Amino acid sequence: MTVPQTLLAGLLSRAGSRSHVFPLLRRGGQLSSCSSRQAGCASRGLASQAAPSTISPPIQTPVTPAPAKEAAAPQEVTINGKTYQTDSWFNAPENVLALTSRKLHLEKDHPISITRQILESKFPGPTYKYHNDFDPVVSKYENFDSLGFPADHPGRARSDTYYINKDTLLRTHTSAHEAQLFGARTSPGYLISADVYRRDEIDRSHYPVFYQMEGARVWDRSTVPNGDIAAAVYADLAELPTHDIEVEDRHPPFHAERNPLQTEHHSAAEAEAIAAHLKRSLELMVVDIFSRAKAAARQQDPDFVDEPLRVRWVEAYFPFTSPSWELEVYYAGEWLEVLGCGVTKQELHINAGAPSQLGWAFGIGLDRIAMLLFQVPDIRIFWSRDARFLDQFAGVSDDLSKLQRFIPFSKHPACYKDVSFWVPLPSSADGGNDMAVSGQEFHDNDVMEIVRGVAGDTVEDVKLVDQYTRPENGRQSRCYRVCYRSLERTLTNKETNKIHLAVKSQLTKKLKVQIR
Ligand code: FA5
Ligand code: MG
Repeated sequence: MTVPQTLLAGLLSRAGSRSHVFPLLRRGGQLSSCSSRQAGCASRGLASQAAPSTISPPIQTPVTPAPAKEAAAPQEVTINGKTYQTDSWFNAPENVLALTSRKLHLEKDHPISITRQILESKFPGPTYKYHNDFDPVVSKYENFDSLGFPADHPGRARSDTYYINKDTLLRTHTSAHEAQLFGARTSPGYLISADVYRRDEIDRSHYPVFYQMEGARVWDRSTVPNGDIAAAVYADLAELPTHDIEVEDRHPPFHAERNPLQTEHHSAAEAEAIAAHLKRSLELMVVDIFSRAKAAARQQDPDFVDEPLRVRWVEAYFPFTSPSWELEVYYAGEWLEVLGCGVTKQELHINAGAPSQLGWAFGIGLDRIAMLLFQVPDIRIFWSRDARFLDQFAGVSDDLSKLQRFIPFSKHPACYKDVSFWVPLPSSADGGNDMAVSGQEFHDNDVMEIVRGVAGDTVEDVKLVDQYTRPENGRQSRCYRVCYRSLERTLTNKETNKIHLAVKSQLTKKLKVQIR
């Protein structure tokens, strides 16, 4: 399949850039750079806003930088019609809150929604029930505690997660709804599609909001024939279609140290049966997606070379599944992680009031799949309201055979600007970084957020290009290179300078850095 190498490099960059720093965390429930700090307020005065839906979403390329004058942190915010009190944990900026009402996964003919539809078709009702309208505001308990995230897990830090107040946040993954659905027992299987939020780096495959689909399937000891879970699972497996793709799966079904069986709760036969059902279900989903991608490529690209799909299972770690795996697909010369999954931790079912249930769960990134399926080179494009983008997919929701790859309508020139500054010493008088608790480490994500807050969707990429520490006083200098590029038009140097100046001013104001 022909995929621009640059797109793939972007998709893979996250794992590459982080794994060597926190190899274990890369296999965790949430990828994370690991610096636990507190953040103050990164908002630009939501107090006067009734609800994010009343804030005009910053989707079109903003021409004017953020106002220099900042309002104080709002006392309360209204998200999708519900009002929440904020406190000193609040760190969700207006531009991010505004996106809570977009719901691209429900917008007919939108690539994210089309991707959801295709994946849903592989998990039919009535076994699977679809939940596509869960509110993005969840409790810290739902997002982390209910799933067994340790108290010091870096995903909990304000550098990584958007908090509304100390107990309430914008979900960082769809797994936040697992306990609730396991407890509700409304169907043996379910799918949840929803927007998720993470404070993160800026590049063409990362956006503070993206979409995930969660899936789960359970069996109940009290209702399967003879209480024999393994037999019931294998019977269901026999009903699933097969595929002819050779899947690499070199690891044993579980491993005492690396990927343990939940020995207190599951027999080896039960876990093996559940894993077999999980793997076949997910392989069918991935095979279907990539077959559709190939069909579209074949139709549109006369030079298309059909190569056999290569898929492999690798061991993984999530706090709420064991054993756990990730599914990787070989795409344009690289292994690409597409989903995480595993046998659900029995404590989850017990705590949800359904101790006789056991089963599997997975989580997949819809944007990542949609980028590959539609050959979309930049994740920002999904948020565009430009008809030149949206019209390309008209009618596909009703007829998936019309699916075609995205045809870029323009490539506007990039404008690179550097910003270098001295990081304030944690204990110094010029400390008091608004976004981090003083005494804690400076965090890249705070820089990312400020740039995104000012430049909106005109920022394509931000990279740390240089850093050094002065031996005589321990002061650290950092230089970031910001790539400004509008997806919709050519930016003039004058307006880019204006935006960049505003970025510098916000960095000085909020992070107390000293521009060099
Ligand atoms: C999770 O979020 C787990 N909740 C998944 C899970 C669910 C595991 C149920 C076990 C059981 P992770 O952070 O790896 O894990 O994200 C899951 C998937 O979301 C990834 O495989 C990837 O496809 C997608 N994803 C993660 N981060 C991003 C990102 N920044 N941009 C786009 N897609 C992403
Ligand atoms: Mg992952």
